[in-house]
Amino acid sequence: MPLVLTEQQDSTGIIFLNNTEKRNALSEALIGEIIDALDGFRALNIRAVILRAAAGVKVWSAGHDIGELPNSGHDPLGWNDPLRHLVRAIQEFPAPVIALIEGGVWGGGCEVAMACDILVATPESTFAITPAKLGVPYNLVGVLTMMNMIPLPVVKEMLFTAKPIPAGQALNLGIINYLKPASEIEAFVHDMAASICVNSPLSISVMKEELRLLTSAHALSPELFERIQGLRQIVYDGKDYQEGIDAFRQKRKPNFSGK
Ligand code: LCV
Repeated sequence: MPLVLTEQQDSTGIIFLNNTEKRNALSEALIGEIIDALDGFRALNIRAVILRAAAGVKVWSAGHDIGELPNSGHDPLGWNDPLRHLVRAIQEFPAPVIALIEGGVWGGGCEVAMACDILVATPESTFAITPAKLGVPYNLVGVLTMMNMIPLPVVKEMLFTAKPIPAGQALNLGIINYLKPASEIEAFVHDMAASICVNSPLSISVMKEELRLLTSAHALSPELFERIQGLRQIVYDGKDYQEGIDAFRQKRKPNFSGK
């Protein structure tokens, strides 16, 4: 069964996350199919992409496939982690990617949604950033993406509580562009994509890349980088990280020791 389905409507490409049974957990295989779909759309000179799940889902994506997280002692979100490849593929895609969101968005799924250029969600959608729930040290680029999208007190609330925030709050904070009822969201997003497709694809692709370069332009001294990597290593070398993963796999609540 394909983990991703694609459709093309004129110059708009649609990518459907299609692993509802596993709540569209971002496994290496599912991510590979999304990236293949983007590569295919690039070859077709697609001018707008819609990234969505099946209509009416309760979970848009459950985030990183926890079963694929490395055991303690290894960086779970390093440069070559599939989730990192996916975020970069979306951000570097030469045309706008619109996230059409229904249901819960969890963990790395939030970062994938926030890597999209425009986000439209149903009122029932929620957004949860969950590293603390698993004992995971989030990576720098991911934290920067959130800092660019979300006011700092809210980033801290989401990271420290690991609890979902409702789409209405996300709209008020500017994290999402529009709230639309499930009965209207598909037509609304397709109309938006169509309005993008009639504009200059060259102008849009250059402006998208300018914005990517400017928002990722943060001077970081080698000393500061190494300090942060050292802090992250304390976490992924620690017992809490392994406990977080084991607890999920054993379907029990984690018992974090803070070690
Ligand atoms: C693998 C899964 C997953 C999953 N991986 O359905 O941001 S970070 O740093 O934390 C980053 C590392 C990250 O993204 O980590 C993942 C963060 N995500 C979460 O913490 C969400 C974990 N999932 C859940 O809390 C529940 O599955 C939700 C609330 C999303 C949906 O609950 P629901 O009762 O509808 P189930 O829990 O029964 O899940 C259905 C199947 O999908 C698997 C889960 O193991 C189950 O598989 P089995 O039927 O084989 O038991 N699944 C769900 N999420 N992230 N597998």
